[in-house]
Amino acid sequence: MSRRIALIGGGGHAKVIIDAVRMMGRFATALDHVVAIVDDDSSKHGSEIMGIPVIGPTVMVSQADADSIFVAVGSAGDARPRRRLFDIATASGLALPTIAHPASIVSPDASIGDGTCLLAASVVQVAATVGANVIVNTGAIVEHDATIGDHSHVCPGAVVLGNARVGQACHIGAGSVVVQGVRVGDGAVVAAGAVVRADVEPNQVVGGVPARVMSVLS
Ligand code: JB2
Repeated sequence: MSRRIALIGGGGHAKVIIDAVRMMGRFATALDHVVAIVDDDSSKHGSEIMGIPVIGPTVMVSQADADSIFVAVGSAGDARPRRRLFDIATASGLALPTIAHPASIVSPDASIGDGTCLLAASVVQVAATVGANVIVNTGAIVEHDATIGDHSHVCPGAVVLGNARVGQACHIGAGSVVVQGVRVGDGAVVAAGAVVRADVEPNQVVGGVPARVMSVLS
């Protein structure tokens, strides 16, 4: 079955999603297509991104010739807004595909939620649980038995080790390491390059090696 996918958001992350879908099409018999983008930045309306038309603001998604919808807004430090966009996508009644780049490696014994993307060179190991609307970004690793909560973003090159538990709407920064068994609370931010060896409370921002609390998001 092929899917006709509308994207919410037309920035850098959307380009990565369009590329992943096109790569899926190169190797699969069922060809998926991104057919439209909705973006709340009116300066983009009427333009094209990688040949895909930006048809208007989010409310216009019902007018896209799509059977599926995908949140293509990423996060650069606070993943919590992705929850609201996923609620909009769910309410649209369209299907919520999982997008797995053909160069991602995903155990058949891992659980992957709706609306999640597994990008190039990412690895999701056996018995891991990745929720809905999650970004496992380029080269990120989710090790065995680890959990990634809904709406979270595991940034490029981040490593979540075995049995670690990352909550909902967390931002796990590029190149960071969440050590085995550690818990990261909902809405927390792990700065790029941090090594998290102790549990992180909800909405805390931690950074450094070993990671220490830098601030708390309101
Ligand atoms: O609520 C929204 C909304 N908020 C932002 N609804 C809709 N329909 N669109 C929204 N946008 C749009 O998403 C913005 O107007 C903008 O066009 C786009 C965000 O683009 P940007 O390139 O700023 O960020 P990104 O989210 O695509 O990428 C971030 O996250 C990725 C994972 C960046 O940090 C990237 O570097 C990163 N790889």
